[in-house]
Amino acid sequence: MSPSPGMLITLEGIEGAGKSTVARRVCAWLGRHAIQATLTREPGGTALAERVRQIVLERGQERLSAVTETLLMFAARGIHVENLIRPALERGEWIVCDRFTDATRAYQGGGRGVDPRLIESLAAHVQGGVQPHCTLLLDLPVPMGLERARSRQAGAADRIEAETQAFFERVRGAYLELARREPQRIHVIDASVPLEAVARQVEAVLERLPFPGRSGSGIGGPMGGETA
Ligand code: T5A
Repeated sequence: MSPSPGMLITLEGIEGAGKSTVARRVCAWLGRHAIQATLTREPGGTALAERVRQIVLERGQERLSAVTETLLMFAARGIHVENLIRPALERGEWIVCDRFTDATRAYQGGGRGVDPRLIESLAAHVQGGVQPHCTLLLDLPVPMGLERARSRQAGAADRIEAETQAFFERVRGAYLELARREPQRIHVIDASVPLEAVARQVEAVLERLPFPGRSGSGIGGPMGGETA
């Protein structure tokens, strides 16, 4: 018997949008509906990919061009897809991933101006057909996101967090354009409202997902219950 198809749910948005917080809640909500999803993140998600994350995000002496940054994001993604995401999907498991290729489209493409043809070519080679089934784009004004990110930040800003507001405005614009082009997959969530109101919007999207034994008609139940 072939395994039931796995599901890849990704969370996207600018810094401080609430992705990590909401990703934990999504996993908890799925768990209450008998789906044990694996929570992971990019760049990173496996021991080796986390090492690439450190290289790409740390603020060192040497310059990283926008193209080199893009290559490193895809190097980390290749490791992550091969070692964690694809095997899990093939086993019929669910993955909740804090950022994926839309982040490269938005940050390196929209923010840094990297040629989208390079990004799509790398995506095709690296992902080998692995695509998110559902993406939650947590959208909020840039100053609000940056303020939230700063308020919870322990150490110094990393190489990308240290970017200008204009950079993050371009990233946000690129994300919204992606959502406009792929409305079936990318669901825009208003992340400027209190967490419980964000959770209700996310729950409405999750309820429409095709759960095992169901054909997408969805299931009900509150999403709350896990503290941020
Ligand atoms: N990157 C990544 C690329 O450039 N290209 C790529 O291809 C990829 C994959 C690392 C960096 O890498 C870049 C983008 C990033 O710069 P990351 O680890 O996801 O990515 O780092 P950040 O986005 O910086 O993660 P943050 O932690 O800043 O943002 P989150 O996860 O969106 O926010 P979260 O959940 O930590 O929440 C931040 C604070 O806000 C509060 C939370 O409690 C927390 O204190 N909060 C709310 N407060 C009020 N109301 C709400 N609705 C709230 N939601 C959360």
